Amino acid sequence: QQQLGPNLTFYDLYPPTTDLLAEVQQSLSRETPSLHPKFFYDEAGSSLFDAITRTPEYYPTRTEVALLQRYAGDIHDRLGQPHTIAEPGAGGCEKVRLLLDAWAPEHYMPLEISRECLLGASRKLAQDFPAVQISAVCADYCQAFTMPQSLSQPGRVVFFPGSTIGNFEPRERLAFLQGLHGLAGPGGALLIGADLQKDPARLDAAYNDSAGHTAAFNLNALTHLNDSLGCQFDISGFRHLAFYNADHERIEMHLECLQDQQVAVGDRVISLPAGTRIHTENSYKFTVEGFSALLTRAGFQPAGCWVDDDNLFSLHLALV
Ligand code: AVI
Repeated sequence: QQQLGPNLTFYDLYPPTTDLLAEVQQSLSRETPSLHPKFFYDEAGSSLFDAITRTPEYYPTRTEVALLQRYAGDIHDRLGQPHTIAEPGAGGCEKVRLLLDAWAPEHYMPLEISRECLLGASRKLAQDFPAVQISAVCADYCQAFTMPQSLSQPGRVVFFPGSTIGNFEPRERLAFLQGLHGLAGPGGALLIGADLQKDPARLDAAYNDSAGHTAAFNLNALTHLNDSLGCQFDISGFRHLAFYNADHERIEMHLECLQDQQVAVGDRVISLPAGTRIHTENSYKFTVEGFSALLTRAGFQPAGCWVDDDNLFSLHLALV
């Protein structure tokens, strides 16, 4: 535990490292080759994601921000005054600023695996919100960790915006929400964003923006593997593919091989014949009813849902 300023404390829980090379070798050698979406997010990938959120086609970010701006007061009325807001995977801690402004909680607890990103964002936040105590926790929120004693007081409002929940597979999704239920603790709550099912053409456009940022973001996963794990993908030999799969109620992103390739991945060479698709991401889309039922299954009591006028995106409040 390190005091970094009058209102900023840093807790390093040393997230365990995993053997990424072995993971990539395995997932690329399966009958349907895949890569985990976490490989999108190196520095270049995070900037590309920012660029995506500003394209006219990618509606989720701006719609969710507008919902937070419009309904922060209503949500507060439903919830009462929160003491602590906890945000797993807080990244740049941008959206929570709206809640800190509107709710003025005593305490904010971002949890983030990237130490650099966490420290940068929480330093700025501590300056901008001197009345909020910030406990910055470096941890992998997808794996179990023990909360430091001084932070163990339950009754937190867990904030999980962005429809990141849509990037989990159904099996992991429920377990993850149960984990958030534990993080909130008795007397706590969850405020979570979930993207909604809609006209597939609108969804397809959001993941095929005309400026090409989503394509660059998808292809960057391979550049990231080349840079960080010494893989030898020829990026020009792949193309971005994204489409709505109505049966599975999800956008799928793939990287399609344009010609036969032999790619060195660590001590292995992986054969990818022309036409092979590496499945890089699923982004599930929900209905309001389906998502509320999911929250109930995870142990929460749904307590409110706010949707924009065009039915694009939903914000759910659920109590522990
Ligand atoms: C982070 N996540 C919610 C985004 C999504 O829409 O599923 C990631 C993304 N992939 C392509 N565009 C944006």
